[in-house]
Amino acid sequence: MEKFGYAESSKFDTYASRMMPRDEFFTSGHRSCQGCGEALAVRWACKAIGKDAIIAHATGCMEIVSSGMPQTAWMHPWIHVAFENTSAVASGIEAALKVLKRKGKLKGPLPKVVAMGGDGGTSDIGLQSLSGALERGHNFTYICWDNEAYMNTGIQRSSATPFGAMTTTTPPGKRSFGQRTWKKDMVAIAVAHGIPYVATASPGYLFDLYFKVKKAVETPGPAYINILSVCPTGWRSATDLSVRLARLATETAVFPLFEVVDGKYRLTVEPPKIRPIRDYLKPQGRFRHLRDPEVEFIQKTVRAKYELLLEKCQAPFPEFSPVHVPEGI
Ligand SMILES: Cc1ncc(C[n+]2csc(CCOP(=O)(O)OP(=O)(O)O)c2C)c(N)n1
Ligand code: SF4
Ligand SMILES: [Mg+2]
Repeated sequence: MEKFGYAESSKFDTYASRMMPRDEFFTSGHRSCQGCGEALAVRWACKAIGKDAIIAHATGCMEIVSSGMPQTAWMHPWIHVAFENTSAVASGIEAALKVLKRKGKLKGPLPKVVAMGGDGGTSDIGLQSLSGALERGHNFTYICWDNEAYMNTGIQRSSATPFGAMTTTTPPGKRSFGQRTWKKDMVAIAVAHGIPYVATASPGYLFDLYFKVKKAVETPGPAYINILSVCPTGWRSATDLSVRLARLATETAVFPLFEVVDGKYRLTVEPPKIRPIRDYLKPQGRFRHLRDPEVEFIQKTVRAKYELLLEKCQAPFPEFSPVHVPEGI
C-alpha cells in the first residue's frame, strides 16, 4: 500500500487486505462482539501507528475485550488508564521520553505516543485532560473510538450519542423519542485548540483511515482523530452490516470524512450523491421507533451541517492561523 500513497489510494473503490502492511499489533483472540466495527478500526489504526509506539488506553470496550489478565491482544507497550487521565498519562510519557533523550539515555527517534478512548471517555469524562494536553502542545495522537454510547457498561447515552437514538438511558416511549440532544462536535472542539492535525475516519474506508492515522502520528505536536466505530450490539444492527453501515454514514453525510491540517479543512471522501438519511437509519434498531417528523428534522440538520462543512473546505483561509513561536524568544 505504501507504494501507492494517500492520493492514489482514494481512487480504489475496492479494498484488499493484502495491500496493507502484514504486521499485526492488535492480534486475534480478543473478545469483541461478532461484527464489531471498533475492533476492525483498532486493528488497522495500529498497523498505521506501526512499530515503536506507546499507547495509553482508557477503560472501555476495546480495553475490556483485549486485556483480561493474563492475556493481551496488544503488541505495543500499552497502559490501561482511567477515563479522566488518559491524555494526562500520554502527556507524562511524552515529557519523560524527552527528558530521557536530553539526558542521553535514549538515542534515535523517540517512540510515538498515542492515547485512545471511547466516546464516553473522550467527549465526557476525559475531556478536560484531553483539552489540557492539546493546549500544552504535547507531541501525541489521540484516537477516539466513537461508537456513540457507553457500550461496555450496557449502552448508556453519552454526549456523542446521535439525536433520536435509543439507549438504555434514553428509552423511547410515550414521552420520549430517544436521545434529545445533538451529537457533541468533538472535531470542532479539537480544531478550536489550534492543533496541527484533526481528522475523522471510519472502518468503512480503511485506506483513508490508515493514511490519516499515519499522518497523525508523524505530525509533530498534538493530533486528534475521531473514528466512527460501528457497534452492532449497541446499534441493534446485523453483524454482517458493520462496514456497509460505516460507508452509509459517509454516503448520507451523517459522518463526513475530512481532515483539518493547520486549520485548513479538506474533504477526503466525496460521495458523488448524498443518499437520503433513511438509508442509514433503517438498518439500525436504535432508530426503529423514529417517526417522520424526527427523521425529517435529522435529514434537515445533517444536510445543513454538511453544507457548512463544504463551505469550510472551500474557504480560502484556514479556520485559525497556526502560531509558530520563533526560536530564541
Ligand atoms: C470514572 C469511571 N466511571 C465509570 C466507569 C465504568 N465504565 C467502564 S467502561 C464504561 C463505558 C465506556 O464508554 P466509552 O468510553 O464510550 O467506551 P465504549 O465502552 O463504548 O467503547 C464505563 C461507564 C469507570 N470505569 N470509571
Ligand atoms: S459492545 Fe459494540 S463496541 Fe463493544 S465489543 Fe461489542 S460490538 Fe464492539
Ligand atoms: Mg462508546
